[in-house]
Amino acid sequence: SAVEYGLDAPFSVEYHDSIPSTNARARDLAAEGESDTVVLADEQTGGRGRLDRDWHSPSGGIWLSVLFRPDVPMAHAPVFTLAAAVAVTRAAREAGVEAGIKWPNDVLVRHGDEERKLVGILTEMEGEADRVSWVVVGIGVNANVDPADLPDEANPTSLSTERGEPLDRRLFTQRLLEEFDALRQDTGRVVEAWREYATTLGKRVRVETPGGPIEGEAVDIQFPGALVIETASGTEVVSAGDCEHLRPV
Ligand code: BT5
Repeated sequence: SAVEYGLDAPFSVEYHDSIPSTNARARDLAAEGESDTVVLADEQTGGRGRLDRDWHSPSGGIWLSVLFRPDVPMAHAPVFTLAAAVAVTRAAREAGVEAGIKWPNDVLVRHGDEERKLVGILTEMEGEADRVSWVVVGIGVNANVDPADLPDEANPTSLSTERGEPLDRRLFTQRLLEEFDALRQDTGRVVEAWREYATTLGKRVRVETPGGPIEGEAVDIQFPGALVIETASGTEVVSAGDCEHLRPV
């Protein structure tokens, strides 16, 4: 319930027991001129992932969107996806869950050779090339949910499953928003923090892009969020927005 929250956050918080999508609501608030607002829901009935994929959002999760108006060019906005991944990874580790980041927008937990998806992040924005008008960073955390209620093909997990006990969602959300607030104001630190938690670097990967697949060793990421891949024919730099799918090879 809303009472569980009562966050002391650096944002004003709008809570819903159930809503179609917190990102959609945050976009509406952006159109009304709002900023520094978090939309938070216990359940989403029309949650969205990247490329218009479904995001399953049963009751018990932390489904939230942060709306803000950073003074950055459009091309820098992907850094906020990385900032969210770092913030949520830190909050998960403090909650006893050894999460890592798979480029560009997944937070995972490793079990042997397997990686299970704990969090998805969807960043949307509008504005002019030289300055964004607003950014909405949507963060979906499988908190106190049963992975059996989530799509199997995604190999999902949840914080309560990893911990073996439920999580205090208020504390977790508080930590997540504090970290995100600090990083969004200091984006120069984001890439370095991201590298610390990355599961993708040093591995051979295949990335599907609109221009075709790119295969090679993932060697680094660059501000504001592109992956550098050493391929047989040279170095390729893939922007986060061009990644349709990444898998190890
Ligand atoms: C993402 O997309 O991972 C971004 C998800 C963003 C969700 C947040 S929740 C708050 C805000 N409001 C919204 O409406 N959205 C944001 P993508 O990389 O495209 O991954 C989507 C894929 O993950 C789906 O096709 C499923 O296979 C899988 N999936 C769906 N729900 C899942 C879940 N709860 N946990 C793990 N995997 C899931």
